[in-house]
Amino acid sequence: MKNQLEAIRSNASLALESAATQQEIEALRIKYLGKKGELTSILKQMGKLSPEERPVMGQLANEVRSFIENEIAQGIKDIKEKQQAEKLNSEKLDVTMPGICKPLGDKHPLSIVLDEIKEIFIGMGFDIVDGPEVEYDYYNFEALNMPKDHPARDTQDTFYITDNIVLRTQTSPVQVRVMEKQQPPIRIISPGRVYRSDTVDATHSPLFHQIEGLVVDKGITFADLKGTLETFVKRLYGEDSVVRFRPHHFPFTEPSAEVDVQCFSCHGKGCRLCKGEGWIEILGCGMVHPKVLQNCGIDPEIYSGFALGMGLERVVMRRYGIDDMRMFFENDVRFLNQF
Ligand code: 2NM
Repeated sequence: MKNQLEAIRSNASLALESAATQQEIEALRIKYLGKKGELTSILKQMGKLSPEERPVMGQLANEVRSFIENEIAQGIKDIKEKQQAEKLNSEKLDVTMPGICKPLGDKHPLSIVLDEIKEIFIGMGFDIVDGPEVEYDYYNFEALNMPKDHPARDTQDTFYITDNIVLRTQTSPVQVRVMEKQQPPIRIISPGRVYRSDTVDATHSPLFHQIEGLVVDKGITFADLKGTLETFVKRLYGEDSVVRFRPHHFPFTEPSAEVDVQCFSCHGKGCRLCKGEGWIEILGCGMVHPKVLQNCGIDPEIYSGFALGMGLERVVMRRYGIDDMRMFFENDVRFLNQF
């Protein structure tokens, strides 16, 4: 019996050593220690032994049992540790590897230049305001001194939503709304989308962008307008820019002017960029018409103001040498990535 017990111990030890999974170990536990296991069936033969041998064999059998139990516990522990190590290994991360950059969008060229223009006006103490693109006829025309029969309405190629609702043809309605709500001093610019029913070509789009400015206070004169615009043009086009004012007409300003900057390509001699003119028109402006102030609840006997308006697309096209306005709206990344 001693030999049998020794054999069970060494066989079990060998078998457990080569067991690779918890299931295999469990099968060995049943084989050796289970109810019908090898060790159990030997213990059943204890009764046949002499009284002297019985306690000796009993002790040996107990030793073998606890030896196998220990081996099993150890084997399960080893397998668990091995699985843990494999899991950690598969999750291993090299934090020194270079990252994968997600492609980021770029600023649209219209936004690049608009942001620059906003910064210039903010630097001169202006606030930036916006307003509705779907606007009442009243704010877009009537309040701006363009009554129903005014010829300027035809030239503006207005998109009508209903009889008295339009897509705004300029951003001045935003300024009318500000003047209605707020007494002077007012110093604002209103950039935004405007709409005119033009046929699309290289220089026309039914949607484009305008930046309009408005200053209203006591004692504002044409000299303030000239000083502000000269500063603006020099900050946008460089300190050596030359500016000129030409008399013009707008229904909402009186007097009115158009502002030209001397061609930065030929310095006034005339070239392709300025179409031989030597000058490039960049904006319209004037002293706010007393009727407009009055329409907005501002007393023209106490206050005066100046206003200006410019198209963003044309500024950006000249800046980057873009010859077709449609590029701005096609969202071709090969175009957009160049800025
Ligand atoms: C222009 C030219 C001249 C203008 C006028 C106003 C308002 F609301 F104050 F009357 N806002 N913008 C204005 C004046 C716009 O665009 C070429």
